[in-house]
Amino acid sequence: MERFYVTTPIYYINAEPHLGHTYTMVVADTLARFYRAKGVETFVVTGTDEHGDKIAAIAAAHGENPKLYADRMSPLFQQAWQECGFLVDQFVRTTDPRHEQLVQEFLQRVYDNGDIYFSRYAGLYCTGCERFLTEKELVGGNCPDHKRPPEPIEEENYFFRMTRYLPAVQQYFEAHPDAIYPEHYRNEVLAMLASGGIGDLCISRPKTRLDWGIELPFDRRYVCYVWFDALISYVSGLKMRGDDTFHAFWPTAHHVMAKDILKPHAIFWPSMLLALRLPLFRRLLIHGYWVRGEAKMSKSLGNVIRPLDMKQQFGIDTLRYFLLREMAFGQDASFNEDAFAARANADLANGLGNLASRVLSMQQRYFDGQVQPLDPPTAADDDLQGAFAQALVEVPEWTEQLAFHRALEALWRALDHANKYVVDTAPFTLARERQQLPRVGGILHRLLECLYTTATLLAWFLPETSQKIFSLLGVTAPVRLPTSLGWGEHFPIGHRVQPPITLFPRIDLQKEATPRA
Ligand code: ME8
Repeated sequence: MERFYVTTPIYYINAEPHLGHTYTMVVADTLARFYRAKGVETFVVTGTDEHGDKIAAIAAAHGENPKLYADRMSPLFQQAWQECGFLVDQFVRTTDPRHEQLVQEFLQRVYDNGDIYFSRYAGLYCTGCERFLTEKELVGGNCPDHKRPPEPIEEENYFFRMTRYLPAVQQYFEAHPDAIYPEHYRNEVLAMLASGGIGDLCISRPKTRLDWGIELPFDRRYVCYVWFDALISYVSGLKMRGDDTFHAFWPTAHHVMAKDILKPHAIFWPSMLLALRLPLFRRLLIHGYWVRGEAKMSKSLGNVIRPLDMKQQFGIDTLRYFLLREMAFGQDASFNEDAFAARANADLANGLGNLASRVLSMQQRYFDGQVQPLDPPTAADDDLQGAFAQALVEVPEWTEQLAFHRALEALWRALDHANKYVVDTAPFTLARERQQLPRVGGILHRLLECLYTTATLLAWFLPETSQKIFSLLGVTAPVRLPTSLGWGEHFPIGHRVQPPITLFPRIDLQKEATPRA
């Protein structure tokens, strides 16, 4: 049995979910649905990262106990993803006792192996990053990500002997060129490893400074560093469903995230796995940032778009389409309302929506919704079929390569072809002459097949729309992604299709209250 395990980061609960998190969720969901369509067994883990300085500070600012704060915030993520219809097999909260227990077990194992030592440390600590920064990393004295100076801190802590594992990590990434995608992030990681600038990792925080974390099993005066805790969620999420689930899925782990957290995933995590004597993940899939104007969309900057507002206003598939079509995986992309409306109107309302509506309404008008036999194909018919046969090859190929924008582009080339075929063959004109009706029936039958293939290829990109199209066609979706078109086999002659519905209403930004910024 082929398997595919995909994770998203477990998100900090210091604010509500926004478009950036939603993109990562959409990517994980799209991949899971794609592999499912190919008959692969899939498992998706996401969750919330609830310990550490950042959460303790925000809970304190709200005058709340951190656990109660977490209990209030974590469900916002869980519910948002549920309302968006994302596949999630296990939602991990790091305050879940099952997760906490595994983190302690892992800490003890690494300690027993002699890979954790105690030492005094003086360094510059950034509460935003929740780690010590080196002088070299600072830009004008500030943390490059949080744009404020780190605090000088001196204390005794536990350290993970990460340096012992770095050569093996480097070897792994050298031997597995696809383990970090896109390649320039792999090069970045290899450069980091080659620089020799990475030291051991401080994995404790004294309770006198921070007590909101998982206690170290070998010293109760300390709690665990939040990253050491959080990364283990990728294992605890599987183990929560039993050791068999862990053994079955772990070797296929694909971690999806933005570039902000490449270092913990590419350096800390494989070192931890090696120290735990566990196999390494299969791949890190790194995407860029959604930006608004020039700035990265982030909770701390307050320039966020909320997924549920977008879903309510435009529908989840319109949002999914925009996110997947507009961002080339690995590069940054910018969100603005005009581009969103333009994309949705051109591709969804006009391109796909209009085709479905024309075809289904002609089928009603001329044949009372009943499918007619295919007539002998003309050159135009063969071209149309060729366009969709090409899409059936290209769309899965681009998906597999994470080039979702190219996959959608390829499908829309076929849809454009179909819209042009309607104009060129002009069934609405032919239908005026009775003796042309068999030809009209043949044309419409082929166009219904176009919609069938489209719904098949949209199953992982726009699952709601795909289902809607299949139900308009009055057929069920194929169980497996087919390798050939099978046109002529999906609709028995006389089979009734439904009258059209509006799949995608046109967006008029003048009338709409624009999504809240
Ligand atoms: O880093 N564009 O959590 P986090 C694209 N708890 N993606 C974005 C984004 C943007 N503007 N903003 C956020 C953490 N993301 C840790 C992770 S994992 C063991 C621990 C997405 O809430 C993207 O996936 O800051 C990014 O990597 C993640 O949210 C960061 O989420």
